[in-house]
Amino acid sequence: MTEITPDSDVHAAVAALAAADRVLIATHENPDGDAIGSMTAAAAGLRQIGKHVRMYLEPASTIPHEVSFLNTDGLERDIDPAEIEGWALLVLDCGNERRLGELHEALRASAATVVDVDHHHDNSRFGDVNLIDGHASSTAEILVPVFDGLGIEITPQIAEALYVGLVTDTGRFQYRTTSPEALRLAARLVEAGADVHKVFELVFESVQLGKLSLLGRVIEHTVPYYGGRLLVSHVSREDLALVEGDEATTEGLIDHLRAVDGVQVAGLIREQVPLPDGTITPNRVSLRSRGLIDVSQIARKSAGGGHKQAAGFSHPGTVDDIRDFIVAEVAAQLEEPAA
Ligand SMILES: [Mn+2]
Repeated sequence: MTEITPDSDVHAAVAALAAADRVLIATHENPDGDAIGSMTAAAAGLRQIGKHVRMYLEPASTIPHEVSFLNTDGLERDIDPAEIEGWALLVLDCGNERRLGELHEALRASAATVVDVDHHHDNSRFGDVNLIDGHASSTAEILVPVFDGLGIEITPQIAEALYVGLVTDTGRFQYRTTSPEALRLAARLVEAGADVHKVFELVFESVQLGKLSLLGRVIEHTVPYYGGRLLVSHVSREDLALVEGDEATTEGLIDHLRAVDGVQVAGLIREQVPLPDGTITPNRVSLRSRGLIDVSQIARKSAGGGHKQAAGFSHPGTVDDIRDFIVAEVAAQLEEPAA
């Protein structure tokens, strides 16, 4: 369990970035608002103080439509690790290095310094410098003292990107992570030029009709267990094809299941689409909890991770296998025999 971040970790992150002329910023596969918000804010901030910056996202991931307005110009999906020999690698919102994608080992080997900034309590501390605060609302929140230490001015553009990370990872300031610090940061970002209503419209009021249709399929596929305390649903390949969606289209759908009366845990299984070469990657799963069940513990049993109330993992089994796995793991934590 990560405790409150020591100031020395902030200083170490500031020192590592201050010493670097060139920084590659990367974030986790299937990025969310905090990942893209933090990455684009860090890119703008480090450029402001004269750093040469590149941004990387592994090629199979798409940026969710809701946060596609953030400035990801120049974001690279393929990178020659030899080109970043001697650079600093700043990894944001990424609980372990595998979530960087297939290049993670090569990127780490090329980089002179790896700076790991994250708020997942189970972060594997893969960096040379690890700035981890498991109590922080978002990676965006942890970045702000680093920006302050580097003398980066919070411009309206940076404020807006950080605010997107904050507002999405706190569930619009409703999750338990909505601390006084998170709310004070929101005020500071609004003062610095973040446009609350614009972000609301772009992030939360720009749902595409296909996504709404997909939500309909997810609701139809929902199976309740333990008197409705656990809900499990899935998105099949056919569902995604019908709405012409991709992995990013499923972002946030699970929150509708967690919001159901009486639910303690919700799981959403996303069946993967075969790659052009015919191979099928393991199905992916998102888990959400209201707090009674620690879903990061379940995710770690299948090489995943996350937060106690929001976690994810990949699994080699079929949708039915994975449903059985979730039901059994939730039973173990509810201390009840499997249904
Ligand atoms: Mn986050």
